[in-house]
Amino acid sequence: MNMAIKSNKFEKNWMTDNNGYELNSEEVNRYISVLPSTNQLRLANKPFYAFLHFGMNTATGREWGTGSERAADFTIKKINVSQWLKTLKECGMTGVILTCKHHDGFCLWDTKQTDFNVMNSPFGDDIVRIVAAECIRQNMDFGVYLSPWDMHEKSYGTPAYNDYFCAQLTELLTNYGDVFEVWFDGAKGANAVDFEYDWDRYYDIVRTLQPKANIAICGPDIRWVGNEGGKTRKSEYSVVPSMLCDAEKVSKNSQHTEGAFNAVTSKDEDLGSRDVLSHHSFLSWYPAEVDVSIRKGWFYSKEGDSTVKSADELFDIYLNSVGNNCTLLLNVPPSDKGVIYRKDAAVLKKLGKKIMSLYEKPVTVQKVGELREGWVDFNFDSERKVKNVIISEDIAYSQRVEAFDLYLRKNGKYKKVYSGTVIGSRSIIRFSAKKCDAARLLIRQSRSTPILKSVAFYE
Ligand code: FUL
Repeated sequence: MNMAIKSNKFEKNWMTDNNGYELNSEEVNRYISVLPSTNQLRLANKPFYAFLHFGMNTATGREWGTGSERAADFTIKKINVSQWLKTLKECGMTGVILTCKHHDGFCLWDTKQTDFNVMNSPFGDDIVRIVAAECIRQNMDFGVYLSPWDMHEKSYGTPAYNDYFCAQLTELLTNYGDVFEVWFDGAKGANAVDFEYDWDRYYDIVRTLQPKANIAICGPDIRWVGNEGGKTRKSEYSVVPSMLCDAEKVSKNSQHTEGAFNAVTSKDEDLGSRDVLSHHSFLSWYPAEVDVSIRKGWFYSKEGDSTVKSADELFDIYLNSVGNNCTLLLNVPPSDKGVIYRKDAAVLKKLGKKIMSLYEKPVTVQKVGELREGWVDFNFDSERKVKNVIISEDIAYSQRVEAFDLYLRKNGKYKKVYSGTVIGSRSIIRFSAKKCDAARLLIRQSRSTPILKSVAFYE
């Protein structure tokens, strides 16, 4: 890195007044004092993992069950979990979250809480154990989806259900090794009885039994990005009003309007600009996760075979999520034959190659640190054809950058090639290959001194 240029002709762009705030004003310090937990910090290095929707619906060909199925209806006889994980791992994913129980209430493990489980089906073996064990074998993280809404369980809607749910959660978090994420879904059918889940008790169980797990969606560690289509906002903030941590507890699609004029919901476009934060006394580090399916629907169906997204579509989703300060939870539902269907597998293979190609030809990968001047220069050893740039803030110091410009130099002249807003854990910038021998990154607006972890240029 060359920090030698002292007179920076771009300096006028660097807003030393920090967007109207004193550089270290109390208000700015309030924002940048919101930091990720150790568990949340880990997400930055493992931002891409799979959702495995598999269960009764796979056997019956439904998206949502009825609750009146019988264990015998789970007619799937064999599963090739090694193929599942190999396919996902080759694509660059580092973990899986399995639907251990979906809304129909059928349990994929040897639970002692209900007979409505896989041990009493023709399959007759513990699928959670098989998946968790294969994760260890293939060095993948294992995560748990356990639906609070349960259409089958008779106690649902009474306080006894909270005991039932806690007992199930305890089994899952005790008997199957390390769990990296627990996914609590707020979805509920329109006719479901009104019932308050004992969230705090659920969270206590997770914290006690799996202290390294992040609790997602109806939980305090990872927020729902707000849609299931793979879309993200132009600016995805990780520091947001704390009330957002409660938004999904009501129901995924409900508006969270509880009285407050300034209420935020997980579907709002602006969740963390200074305008929003200034109205809220309580702020939380709550990064977004993009959950999206590789095909229409969350569960496998034959009809869905024609809806598998292309590798290009999925790559765009990857860039807009992993490359936009989010994690990506890509749903790849195994089929009723117990495998990841060949079309899905083929697309994932292509996607994996595209992702790998991002990092294939580094021009330079630099550790950066504090940018007291608000800009940094990079000199390449020769003229190179730069195609993508990956910038990471050091989020151990919060999310600070609010606007930046990227310049490339050719024949001694700098030309702006990209203007961005927030960075956070990772911003992946792509453009058509451009010849250049140097680059300059200018942080136009930041909450106090920008602190970058790294900037990397690739051909
Ligand atoms: C929703 C559920 O209703 C869907 O079936 C699926 O599990 C999705 C990830 O969350 O709320």
